[in-house]
This record gives sequence, C-alpha cells and structure tokens, in this order.
Amino acid sequence: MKLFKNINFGKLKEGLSKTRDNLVNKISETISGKAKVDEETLEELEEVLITSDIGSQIAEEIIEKARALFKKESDRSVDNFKKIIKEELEAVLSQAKTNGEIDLSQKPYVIVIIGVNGSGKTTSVGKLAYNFKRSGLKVKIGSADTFRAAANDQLEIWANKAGVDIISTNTKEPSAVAFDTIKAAQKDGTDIVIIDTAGRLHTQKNLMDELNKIHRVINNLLPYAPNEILMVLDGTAGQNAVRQVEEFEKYTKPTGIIITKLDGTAKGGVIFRIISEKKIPVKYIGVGEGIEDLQDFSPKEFIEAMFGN
Ligand SMILES: Nc1nc2c(ncn2[C@@H]2O[C@H](COP(=O)(O)OP(=O)(O)OP(=O)(O)O)[C@@H](O)[C@H]2O)c(=O)[nH]1
Ligand SMILES: [Mg+2]
Repeated sequence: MKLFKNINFGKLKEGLSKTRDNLVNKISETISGKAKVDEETLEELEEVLITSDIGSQIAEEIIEKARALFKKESDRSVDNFKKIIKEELEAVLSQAKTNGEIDLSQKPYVIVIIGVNGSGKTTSVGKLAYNFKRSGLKVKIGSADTFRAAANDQLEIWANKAGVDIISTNTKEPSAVAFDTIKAAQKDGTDIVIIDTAGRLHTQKNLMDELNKIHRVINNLLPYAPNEILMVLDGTAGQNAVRQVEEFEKYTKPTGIIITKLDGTAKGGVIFRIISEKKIPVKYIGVGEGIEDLQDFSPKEFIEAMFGN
C-alpha cells in the first residue's frame, strides 16, 4: 500500500524560506539585470552555489552542464539558466527516490528510528505514528530510549496525541522493549511498529553496538524485519549531517532518512549533498514542531517550494 501523503505546499514553502534566501535569491541577485549569462557570471554563480551547502561537487556539475548547454548565444538567457539549475537540482534529489510503498503482506512492518542526540527522533516518531494512524493503520510505538529518564514520558505524550499504543518496559534494556513491542503487535494484528531509540554518537561504541542488538532481536522474531532503519538528521546541522550518516554507516545500514527542522534553517541545501553523496532516500522532512509537520518527501515539490516566488 501507499504511504501517507502529507504535503502541505504552503507550509513547505514557508519552512524553506531561509534556505531559499541562501540559495535561490543569491542566484537571482547574481544574474539579475544581466541580459546574458557570460563566463564571468558563471564563475560568480559557481561561488554562490559552492557556499550554499549543496556541496562543491554538485555546484561544479551544474556549472559544467550550463556551460555545455550554453554553446549557442541564444541559450544564455537568465531564464534558461534558472531552468537548468532547477532541472539539475531536481535530478540530484531524484537520485535516491522511493516509490513510497510499504509492504504490509507481512505484519507488523517494523521501523527503527536512529540518530544523534536531539536530532528530532522522538518528535518524528510521534508525527509518523499520527500519519499512519490517520491512513487507517494500526500503529504501536516501542519506547526503546531507556537511556534518558524523561524519554518515556515525552514519547507517551506523542502517543496520546497520535492516538496510538505505546509499549515501554521497566527494564533498562532497549532490545527487550523492541521484543515486547513486536510480541504485542503480533498478538493484536498491529500494522506498523515504530521503535524510538536513544540519541547516540558514533564515538559511543557500546551504544552503537546496542543498535545492532535491537536489530538482531527484531530479526529473530521477524526474519524480514526491521523493514526500515530511518536515520533522523537535524537539518540545521548542515554539512555535519552528512558526516553523521557516514559514521552511523560503520555500524548499521540506514534505509532511509528523515531530515528535521527544515523550517527556519538556511542550511536546507544540505539535502542535496546527503542524497548525492550517500544515495540514501530521504523519506520524510520535518517542517515544524507540531504533529502535522512531517511531510513525505517529493523532489519535485521540494524544488517547486524552494524556487517558488
Ligand atoms: N522547528 C522544528 N523543531 C523540531 C522538528 N523536529 C523536532 N524538533 C524539535 O527538536 C527538539 C528535539 O526533538 P526530539 O524529538 O526530542 O529529539 P530526539 O532526537 O528524540 O532527542 P534525544 O532523544 O534526546 O536524542 C524538540 O524541541 C523538538 O520540538 C522540526 O521539524 N522542526
Ligand atoms: Mg528522543
């Protein structure tokens, strides 16, 4: 079946306004008033792109492409250049696209949420649960952040808001919580299990190993699971977000990414680098703190929202 469809274009556009200032408006400023995009302008544009978080590799590729297409004088219009940039950026975002399907032929479908401290994991679990529930699915959340004392209370608030069950255990063992959640899900025919985990840094080896233990326990119960390991990245972290994925990949294999806090940051351009360098699909984006503020990610709509006036 199809995943939920939650794209509020206005909210997306509003959320991306600072990223737009940082990227699109700077491009416009560089080329405005010019009749044609000449070599000097292309070099200026390359600099703008490089300093905008999309990464130097993508910046260079775009400029090369423009140069190649600008063989004819008549092609070098400002509008044409904008069109090229839009197409190229959309192509970058489409490099790791999913069809948005989830396979519920085997239930429960299990999603494990991972990431560094404070990236927005628990909030995203709440928002995801809400969206799945709204699509008519039976959802259960596993509170496997046994590290932080208040974590369970925070997740419980989200579970209540979303109107879904939450499983927490008194034990201090995250994998035991995952075990209990899946057992409970099997018993009552739950469609989707979402496991929240504690924030961790790659330098905390015991915590990184613990992630694998959670996966093992899930996989022992359900040989096809976990279906998804979603890594949550804080969009305001800019280039650091790419590094976080690289470090986590040494221990586990994220199948998808959620980028949070894209509202209000100027660093949203990092999404281009993450996709082009890591080739991991961005599944959802967070554009606010509210329960409705998780959107599924669509390259086309993201680009339209970013370039829209
Ligand atoms: N503006 C904005 N804030 C967000 C978004 N997602 C999460 N936050 C905020 O980020 C902060 C941290 O969110 P949490 O969900 O607690 O992060 P976490 O990854 O679970 O944190 P730990 O469990 O401590 O590692 C909270 O204040 C959230 O409200 C988002 O998309 N936009
Ligand atoms: Mg948390």
